[in-house]
Amino acid sequence: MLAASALQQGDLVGFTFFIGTMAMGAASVFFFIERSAVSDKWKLSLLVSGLITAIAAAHYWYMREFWVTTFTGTNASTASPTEFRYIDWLLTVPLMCTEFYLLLKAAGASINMLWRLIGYAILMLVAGYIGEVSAEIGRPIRGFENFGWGVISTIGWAGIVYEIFFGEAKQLADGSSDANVRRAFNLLRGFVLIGWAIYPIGYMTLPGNVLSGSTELAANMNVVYNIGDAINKIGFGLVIWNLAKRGK
Ligand SMILES: *C/C=C(C)/C=C/C=C(C)/C=C/C1=C(C)CCCC1(C)C
Repeated sequence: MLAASALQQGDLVGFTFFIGTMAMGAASVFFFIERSAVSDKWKLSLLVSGLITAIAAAHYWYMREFWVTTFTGTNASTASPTEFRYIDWLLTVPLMCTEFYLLLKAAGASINMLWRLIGYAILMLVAGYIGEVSAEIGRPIRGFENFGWGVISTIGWAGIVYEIFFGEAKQLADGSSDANVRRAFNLLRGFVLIGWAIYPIGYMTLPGNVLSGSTELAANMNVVYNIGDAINKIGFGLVIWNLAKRGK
């Protein structure tokens, strides 16, 4: 067992876990402090932005430690901090759905829309988790391999994309009289369509999936996930911060 702080030379994955921890922590301080500098209307949204990065910072702390104590430089990293990763996502992705709800509340967003988004998110994440476990143990779970669970997970993601590009969320945004809200909505849904597409690419590097080029179970996927999280969680928060700063 290595010391928790022992980042090995050349450990790129560990590098991104360390950067991720710091970046999420710093973003949280920023969003929490800036909350007092925006109009009341957006204070709750900014609080949620800070919670998203704070929850991620705590889980990056655990994942970073898990990684540096498992990685030896030559063991091909056969274990991934899968549980911490998905506990983080199960909390933060529904909070990101809540950001859409808060953004569109003045335009008439219903609580049903929020529950639909959260339902899709949970389908996406539970199926993704089972698929990752199936890759770790090297056999199908309930008849589906890692790839099959990835397909089920993608249905959940598609549900969210449908909701914000064609469903109630899109209609509400179109009807909003606030140009800043429409602009922020467009940016946020761009994150969901393009930024979130980073994750299935990481997932496809798992053994038995379409992009797996090596036997390294965890390495490639974790780098991709860490980059995705930094872009999406901090980026999401910055869009909201920018909207809130524009006032009104
Ligand atoms: C802050 C964390 C975020 C925004 C996490 C998002 C995660 C995804 C969009 C994951 C999607 C997946 C698929 C669409 C298929 C393969 C399995 C997943 C879970 C990686």
